[in-house]
Amino acid sequence: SVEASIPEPQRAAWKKYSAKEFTTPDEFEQAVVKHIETTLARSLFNCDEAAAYSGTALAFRDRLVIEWNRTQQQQTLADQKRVYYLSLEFLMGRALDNAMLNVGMKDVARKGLSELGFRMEDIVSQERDAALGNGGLGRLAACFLDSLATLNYPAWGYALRYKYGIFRQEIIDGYQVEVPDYWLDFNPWEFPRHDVTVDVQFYGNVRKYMDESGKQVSVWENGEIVTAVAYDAPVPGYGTRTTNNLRLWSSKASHGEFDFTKFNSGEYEASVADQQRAETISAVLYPNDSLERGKELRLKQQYFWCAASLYDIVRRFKKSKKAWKDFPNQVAIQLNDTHPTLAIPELQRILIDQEGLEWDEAWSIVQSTFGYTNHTVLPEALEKWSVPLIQHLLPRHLQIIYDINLNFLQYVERNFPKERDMLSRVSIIEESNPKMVRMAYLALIGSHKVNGVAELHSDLIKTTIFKDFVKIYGPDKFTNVTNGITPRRWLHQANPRLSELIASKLGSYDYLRDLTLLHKIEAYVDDKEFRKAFQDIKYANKARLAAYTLEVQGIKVNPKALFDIQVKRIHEYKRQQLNIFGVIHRYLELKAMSPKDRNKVQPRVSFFGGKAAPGYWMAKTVIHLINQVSKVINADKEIGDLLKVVFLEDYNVSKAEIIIPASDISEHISTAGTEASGTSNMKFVLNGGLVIGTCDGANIEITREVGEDNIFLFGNLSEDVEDLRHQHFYGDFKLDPMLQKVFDTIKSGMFGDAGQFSALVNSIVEHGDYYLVSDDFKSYIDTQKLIDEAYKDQEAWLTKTITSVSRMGFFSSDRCIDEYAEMIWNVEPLTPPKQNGA
Ligand code: IMP
Ligand code: B1N
Repeated sequence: SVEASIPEPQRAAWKKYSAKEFTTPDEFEQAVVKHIETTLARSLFNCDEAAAYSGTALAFRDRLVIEWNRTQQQQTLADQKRVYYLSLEFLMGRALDNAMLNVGMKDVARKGLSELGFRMEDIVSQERDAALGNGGLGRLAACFLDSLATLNYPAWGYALRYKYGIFRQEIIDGYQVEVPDYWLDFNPWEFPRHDVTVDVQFYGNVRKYMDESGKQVSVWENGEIVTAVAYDAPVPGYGTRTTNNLRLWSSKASHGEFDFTKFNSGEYEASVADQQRAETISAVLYPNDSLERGKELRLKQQYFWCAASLYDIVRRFKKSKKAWKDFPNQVAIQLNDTHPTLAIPELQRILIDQEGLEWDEAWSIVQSTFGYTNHTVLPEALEKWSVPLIQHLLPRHLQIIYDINLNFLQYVERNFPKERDMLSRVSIIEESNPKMVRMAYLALIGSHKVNGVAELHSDLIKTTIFKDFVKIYGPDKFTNVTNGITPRRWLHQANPRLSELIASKLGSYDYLRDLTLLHKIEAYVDDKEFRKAFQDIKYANKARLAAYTLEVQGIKVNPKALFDIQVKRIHEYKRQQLNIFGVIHRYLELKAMSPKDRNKVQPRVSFFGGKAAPGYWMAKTVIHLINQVSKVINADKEIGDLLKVVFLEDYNVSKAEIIIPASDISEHISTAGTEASGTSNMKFVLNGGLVIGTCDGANIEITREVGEDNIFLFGNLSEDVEDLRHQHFYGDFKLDPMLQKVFDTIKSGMFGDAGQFSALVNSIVEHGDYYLVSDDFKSYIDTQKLIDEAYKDQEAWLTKTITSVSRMGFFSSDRCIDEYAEMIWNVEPLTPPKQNGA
């Protein structure tokens, strides 16, 4: 039974006046005008597009909140298992368009807005992105939230409320410049919960004593306290009333504004400094993608977030008055990579130090509660924290980690007595100087399941980083859940015309909730009218990107050219350098041709976009090279429309929604074995583009689904990578002659001072070409030639793209979430009641 704060006799009045959802354009307009006039204190005399956006967002927010409250109440009453998705990143993008589509009210809003004098597109584009993430890992978390709500799973996301999300990228003189992203100016989607706070401790010491029963008790005390304040945001499902919660923690000084004792005793500065130090914890998202650098503040962020989230989860569980052994039946916690690994020793600490459970009972609860998703095998991305740092910041947790390790190593020793050297390999503690805690091992040991994010990746973790653990725990602890994407945002929202065309053939939008239904459009692959419509939509999307490119980059491109797009974080393993070297090669070939031969060439535009981590010099050099090459080629009158190069500034989620539907070809060309999955590859194909890619990550499963004829694969395989790297150092390293020519051109100064690019060139010619650019260059160029040829046959190309779209059903994040629910979480959906008034 749940206690209501309003007594029975007054509930009738309460119910009579409880908030109602708008359903007609009139009601919508009324809500918008009311918010503009009262909440925003503006009027028809000073309502610009920004105010109209705010009014619209607030009207939709009201609508979401009603279902959000209802959902939370239903989930509380149902008292069944919930999923908690712990991710340091949620790359949500814009919320308004998504909210309108998910609640099925976009047409109503469009009509209402136009009656009020505004165009829907202008209003939607007023919103800033919620950019609390770097790239794929953060966007995956956002897609998962959409699917969890759409499939009616009781689920919460937990993260940090960064004051600054990922920086905004400006390109100045061809160089990346980082500008802070202060996104909280006006954020109608978040609700501060000043009553939901958690005090989190850092530093201090551990006192041990025997209690009356002779049991050893540990008390962590004398630390510094920082307060976590909850901010909640509603996450609406598509075509369902379920609206889940994303809870973000913000840090503030535990004593409120500032310390009055210090203030009164004249230590003004010290009291303000305390406050600022506390607020620093949730101030900024670390802008590194697949790179961990061991900074103390990052570890503080991680613990702050884990401690607040676990306190919240445990508090909610305790309200149910169930026994502790039921905890894993009520709670599933998924660790999005190792960033939340401290949640493991934290839950163990709560159970043994605060709740008085025995170690073994507590540990079995911990293991049954957690699941761990690994997202990378790149050594520089595997988190390790120094033992002295953890000792200093979290002394009790270090003891618990040591105890976890001791128990684990004893288990290994008992079961594998003959393999003594295995112990140091699998130890959570690396015996280096200083000693390091290997977070991936701790996450694996503390979880009941470990999953990779695409088949190849899930195989690789079993044969490389976690090889010994497969032996220790058996293969069943490991599983694969191939990543997916939400078709709501990445088809319906980003490409409304294609979405509508598909719906017109399938008879409804049901396929947005069951993407496998897409296979039915394969029946229309020869339908003239359908083909024409499909082709027109692609052209319109390309024209839209061309207009955008002209507007923001000042570069005129021809939408009839082949659009070749590579947008993703700039990283050596993703090999934007291979792409730009290929562009230079193409340019040299064009320059060497007779005008007559040039006439036969397929015109092409190479688009690039993506941010480099601020401290990643090589990645920044690649950006600079792309911009320099772009400047030279675009200015070459002789080449004209045959080749254009565009670097799209400040790539983010909302720009992706414009860019992705406009591709003919997109590039997913990582060194085999390095890209765990990739998810934009799926988005591009779903929007009628083809892929040039290596046999890596989800490219392999995309090939399986769409068929080998519909994808352009090239390059060495992951099983050859080790040998090739070895050969570079110990065999004779032969640079591909075409690539040599590209390097000679760079050295000639054609793209500006060659010295600026020497580190990039030397990483290949002198330092072992770790990412195998030279090994894959010829195969890459040959495949690009095939693409040019294939594109000339527009009818055959169209057939490939339509066929591919129809075969992409597997890549819905709904499929992923159902797999997680069944194989890892063991949770059931909770269906919302049919009509209003629950
Ligand atoms: P918590 O379990 O206390 O964190 O609550 C989760 C959410 O559900 C919050 O938004 C609460 O306001 C809401 N909630 C909890 N219990 C009830 C209830 O009995 N009725 C309605 N809402 C509830
Ligand atoms: O996670 C994505 C995958 O599709 C990508 O292939 C993978 O590279 C990406 C430390 C990471 N792996 N590791 C990270 C991000 C931030 C950070 O601080 C590592 N991101 C990925 C979704 O599975």
